[in-house]
Amino acid sequence: MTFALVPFPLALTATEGRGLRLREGATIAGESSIAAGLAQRLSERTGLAVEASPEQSERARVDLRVRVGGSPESYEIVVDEASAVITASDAAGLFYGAQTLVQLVQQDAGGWFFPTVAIEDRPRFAYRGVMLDVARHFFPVETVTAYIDRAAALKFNHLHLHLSDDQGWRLQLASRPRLTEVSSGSSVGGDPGGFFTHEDYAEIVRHAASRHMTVVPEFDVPGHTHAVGVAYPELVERPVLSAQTLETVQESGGSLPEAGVPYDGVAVGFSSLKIHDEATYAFLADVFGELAELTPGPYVHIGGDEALGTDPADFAEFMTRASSMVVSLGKTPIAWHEAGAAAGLDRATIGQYWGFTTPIDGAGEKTRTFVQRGSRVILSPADAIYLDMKPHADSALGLTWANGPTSLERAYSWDPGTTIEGVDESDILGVEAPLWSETPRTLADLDALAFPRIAAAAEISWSPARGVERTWDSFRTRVDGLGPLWTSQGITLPRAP
Ligand code: TNX
Repeated sequence: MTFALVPFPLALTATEGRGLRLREGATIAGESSIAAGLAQRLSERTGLAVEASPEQSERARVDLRVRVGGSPESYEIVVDEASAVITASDAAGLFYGAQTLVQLVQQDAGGWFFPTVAIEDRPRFAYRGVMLDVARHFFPVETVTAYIDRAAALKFNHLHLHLSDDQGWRLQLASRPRLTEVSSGSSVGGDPGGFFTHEDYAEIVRHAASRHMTVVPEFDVPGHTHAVGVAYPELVERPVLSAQTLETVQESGGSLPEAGVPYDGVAVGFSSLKIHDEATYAFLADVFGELAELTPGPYVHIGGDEALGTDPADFAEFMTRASSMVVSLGKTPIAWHEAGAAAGLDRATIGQYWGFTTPIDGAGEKTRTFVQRGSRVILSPADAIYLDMKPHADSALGLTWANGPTSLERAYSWDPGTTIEGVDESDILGVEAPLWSETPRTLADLDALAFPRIAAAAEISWSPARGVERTWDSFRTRVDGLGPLWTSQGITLPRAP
């Protein structure tokens, strides 16, 4: 018996028996929104009419129960010939049990059935994230919510939204209306831009919450702010054309960034907010203040990456002020690992590592400072978990700078617990898989880059580091087994190389 489960659970015992047959008109009893979601997913997958029912009935064969006690997000599944029961300590656990049940359903000559199993499961890391860059290319609400559904089905519980970059500003703000009036129409390659209204953003937050995901919004500062300067020229320095910026412009064939002109290339590191001008901090107070009000979750991401055109001492001063501002707004700041170099960074700030699986250029040391300050880190090693890297050399989509292309095997073959010296299991809040959007422009493009590598990120975030099924061979077989389920969910799987 094969179990195409990803992420693989903590413990699974296949027991004797013929399994539970799923028949036309089967009902699911228990917590209503989860029962409804599960019924829908099972119907999509099997073509059978499966319904949620408010109470136990003769035909209620799948039962969802909440128990007292148990760790957050944990659940158990017991399937025998009479029923499938999911028991969990909280609604999130029930939701994750339901995702597992959807992966368990299979077909033989007698029709659809759940195999007889006992499963016990809970996550390795509390923070399991995906990131979507809506700045390089803009994605409308329905694309973001579709991506949420894909990620939640793999037990991710945070959606990081990269809401601003050199190419465009994507969230409408009452305090600074020119950001979207003037700076949202552009994107990479001259494609159309776009932005979210407050209502759009609220809809994303609501949809995420209904899938037990927390939205983590990012305004990237002090670099990646060319679009701010198009709307408010007085806040941003003239573009600094470093060797790295010029090299990218040369390779990608785009035009050079020009002050006040929307930027549609893919170079990074040329823009900076003015560090020694109080108007900059009034701007930060407005934009982060409004963002904090719109955001129910505990985190606000302040960026801090690739500020190549900003003097290091100025960068440190700026990140110190930006992080303490976010703390005073009642949120926990998250910053890319470069911010670790700022001695005065607020101690609560969580660091996000985007170096390689073998750290180089001091990135490991900068990341360690977050732990030394008493906080924790999120790991996103670019050469393993950047879903925007080409999956193979002939892929039309994707970048290669992070030792790319990144194969599924490489995406699976790293361990957060041993990536950075001095950053141990308990120092790691979690793992996040970013998807930058220099090349993808549609949901199908996002799918083609994310799948199946997002499944590797899911297993690394959720499953224990070791176990009989925690091998590349087992993982590869299970991923193959999930193909038909993913297709039934409308996911565009990439063609094999
Ligand atoms: C690096 S990773 C960036 C982004 C790019 C990405 C492309 C990070 C914090 N910054 O600005 O979009 O590479 O892979």
